[in-house]
Amino acid sequence: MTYTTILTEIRRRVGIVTLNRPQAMNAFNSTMLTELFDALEAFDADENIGAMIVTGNEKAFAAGADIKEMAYASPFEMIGQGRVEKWDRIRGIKKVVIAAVSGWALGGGCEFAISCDMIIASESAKFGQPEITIGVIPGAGGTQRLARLLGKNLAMEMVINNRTLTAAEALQFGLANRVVPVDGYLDAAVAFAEEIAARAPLAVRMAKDAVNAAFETTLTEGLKAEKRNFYPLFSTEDQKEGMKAFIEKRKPNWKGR
Ligand code: DAK
Repeated sequence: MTYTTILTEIRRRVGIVTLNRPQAMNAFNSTMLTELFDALEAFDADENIGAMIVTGNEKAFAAGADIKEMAYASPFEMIGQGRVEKWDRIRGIKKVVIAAVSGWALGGGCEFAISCDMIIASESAKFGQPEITIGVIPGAGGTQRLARLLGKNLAMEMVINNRTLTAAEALQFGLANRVVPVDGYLDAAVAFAEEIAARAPLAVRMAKDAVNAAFETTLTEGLKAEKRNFYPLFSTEDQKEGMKAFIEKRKPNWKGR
């Protein structure tokens, strides 16, 4: 597959997508959105890959949707371009996706990062929703995901008052999982992803799905969703292998079955 706005790479069992429009601070134009999700879906379907990373460059993870592309669009053009459906494709990815964020993660860039399962931030990462400064509001889930992740007041401040979070604040408030030096931030994210990629694949998939259920439903329904994912794992070879390996005091050998 030839892409024009992203680069793809596989390191051991980790698939990496690098957003590659540095001249536009990695702003998401339609092509980049399509290519990003095509690449993630291809990694998702590849059994040699256990986890994925999306990254940008040191200066910009992504500065949002491409303002120049949508500045003069009508509402029906915005809807007709299928942008909502495009952004929503992240929800269909079953393997773990980690955002490795350095520099700006603004607007759609911040929304994409928080749509991923976890965030590794470099010390220079800055997260923000500046849409209000150009006369709109977040449209790729920012109002909802930030409110769930950070609580109402800070989400309000980010969305209404263009408050940006530093990497240290993102860690403090639970938006980022780790903050690492800018130098080698991608290698740190790959090491983190490799740990996940080395785990029992079906259990990882069920675990991701179960945690995500917490954001969709009541506690009672969420607990049912958890059980729906828990019991079927007892039909997998990996569950038998994992528990047997524990008893035999050795490392398990996962099959993904
Ligand atoms: N779009 C287009 N071009 C961008 C851009 C963007 N978001 N961000 C930066 N660029 C371009 C700049 O125009 C400039 O291009 P040239 O002038 O060189 O041609 C180049 O990247 C370098 O940017 P700067 O010269 O501004 O660089 P600085 O270091 O001075 O500043 C910055 C970096 C990231 C702070 C600044 O560029 C900036 O504030 N960028 C805009 C950030 C922003 O407002 N982001 C929110 C965009 S709105 C939807 C779902 C979601 C969305 C839309 C629809 N649907 C479901 C329908 C999302 C909307 C958004 O994200």
